Amino acid sequence: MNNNDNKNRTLPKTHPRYQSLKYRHKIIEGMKKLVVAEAGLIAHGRGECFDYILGEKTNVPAKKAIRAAVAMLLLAKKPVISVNGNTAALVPNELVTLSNMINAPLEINLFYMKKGRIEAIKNILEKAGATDIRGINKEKMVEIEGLDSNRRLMESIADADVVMVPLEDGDRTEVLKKMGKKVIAVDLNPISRTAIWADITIVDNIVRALPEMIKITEELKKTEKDQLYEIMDGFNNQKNIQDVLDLIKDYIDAQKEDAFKTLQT
Ligand code: PTJ
Repeated sequence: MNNNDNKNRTLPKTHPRYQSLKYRHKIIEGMKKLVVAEAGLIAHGRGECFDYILGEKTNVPAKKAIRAAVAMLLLAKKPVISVNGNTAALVPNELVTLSNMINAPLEINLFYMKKGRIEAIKNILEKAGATDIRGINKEKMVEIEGLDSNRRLMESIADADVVMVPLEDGDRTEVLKKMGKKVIAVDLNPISRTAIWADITIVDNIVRALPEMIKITEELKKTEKDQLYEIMDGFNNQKNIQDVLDLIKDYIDAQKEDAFKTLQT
């Protein structure tokens, strides 16, 4: 039995939760290759839990946030997409596509530094077609004050006007805001510190949010600047997060009945 047979047996496509399991396996494989930090498995599990109570779909508030985020990225002078281990393992191709479409470099920025991780993430991004990867050369990095974690080391992010931070921890988002930057977060936890501090919070799974962002970029890149400003300025992050919280409440209420319907069929 070769390796592929083995994978197919443990993950049958007919499994009712195939998609979810597929991404779990990507995270596990990523960890074995040093792309994902050990704590990245736990972060993924936390994300799954929120995804469950959001109905595992891109909801209306996420779609609104995605439109506003794309408008902001298209209007930015120096946008950068920050890449960590989980994002690189889950959506390397989509990161490269979006980066090319909006002309924003990908910058590897890690919380958990370990020998070989940057190289492993660089490899996965290059395999996906990335040619301009930042955050790999120590000489080009600056240390940002007010931040003690490894995330304080930044290259183009230090100079950027708009930074997209998928699956981030709160400390850096707060510091980026204090540095005067606009922050776009992708975070399934609508009340994480990152979600609250960001200018635009996309409460959605990165595996759905990025393809949707690519689709909306295709549409909005032909749009006049004043219309892009209208989309961006018309977005209210606090209201949008509150709408997400209402959705979660409604979803849980509905589950009181819906979760048991399968027993009746
Ligand atoms: O690769 P590194 O070293 O930079 O480390 C990356 C992790 C994610 C381990 C690190 O940033 C971390 O510990 O993050 P936190 O503080 O656990 O926050 C991650 C957030 O992302 C949590 O709020 C999760 O709910 C959320 N999350 C997890 N998986 C997804 C997600 N959000 C969107 N899509 C996901 N697939």
